[in-house]
Amino acid sequence: MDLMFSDKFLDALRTAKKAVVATGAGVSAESGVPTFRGEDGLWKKFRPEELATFEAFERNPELVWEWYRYRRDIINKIRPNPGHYAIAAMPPLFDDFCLVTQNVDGLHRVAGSDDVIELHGNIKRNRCLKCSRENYDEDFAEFPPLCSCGGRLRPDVVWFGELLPAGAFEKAEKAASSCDLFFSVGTSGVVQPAASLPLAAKRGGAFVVEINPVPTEITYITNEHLQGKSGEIMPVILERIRELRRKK
Ligand code: BJW
Ligand code: ZN
Repeated sequence: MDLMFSDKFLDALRTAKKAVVATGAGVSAESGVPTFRGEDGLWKKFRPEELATFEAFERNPELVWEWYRYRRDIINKIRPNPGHYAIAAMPPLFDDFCLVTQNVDGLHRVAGSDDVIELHGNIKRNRCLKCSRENYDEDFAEFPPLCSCGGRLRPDVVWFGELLPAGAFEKAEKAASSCDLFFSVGTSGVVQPAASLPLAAKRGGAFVVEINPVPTEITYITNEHLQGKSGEIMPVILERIRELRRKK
């Protein structure tokens, strides 16, 4: 892929010590996971307020569980793509590296990123509303599923109006505010508080890079917008960092 990098960006790739990569649904698009917004987005077909809130779940747990079962089936069949693998190869190139994702598909971990902050939970995990125990069961004796304690199970993801997992956002925000190179990859940048991370990075003096086929809500604050697919651009960035650091 032929990409033009600005001198300032090359400088940042050469010298950065602390890097943060923040990802959204777009990194998994090339693996076959539908994104939420946009032309082929999940929310063209489903209304989020009917599915991605606790109220919706209380009203109709069966419908909400159907939606998650459908998406689990997709995720069970797919593999990480070159974007996930390039990101997984980045940590040794920096003194300090942090990967934070809004994705619930677990593909970063499958690609080898074992230290990943999952801001919106994990779609394969179930949590009991009564005893809070977690499990990864997929075959349920009854549907909608129940915990062995008799309580109702829910997918362990973060719905609108819910708090993010304890400490997860704080950890990501700390990394973002103190890094010198920040990548925002494949997110529309509309969902808070995740969308505030690139701003925190910029405020902290980081060089902020966005990888997305289209401009987004956060493009205006970025130092470099690389227009294209994560699976094509992240491997090129990885190679450039390796090259530049060999020369040092
Ligand atoms: C590619 C590509 C390729 C395509 N390569 N790129 C009013 C104003 C401001 C805030 C609020 C408000 N009202 C409510 C809020 C807060 C709310 C919020 O932000 N709402 C906004 C939408 C308005 N946030 C919350 O409620 C959060 N909690 C919270 O704030 O707690 C405090 C609080 C408590 C009580 C009251 C108020 C506040 C929780 C947010 C939880 C989000 N949950 C979801 C569902 C998860 C479970 C599930 O998966 O089912 O998380 S929503 C959905 O959006 C999912 C995603 O993680 C998240 C972000 O989406 P993402 O990743 O950006 O995907 P897309 O589809 O939007 O974008 C994909 C991008 O990829 C596009 O740009 C493409 O171009 C690009 N792309 N192919 C690279 N190959
Ligand atoms: Zn239980």
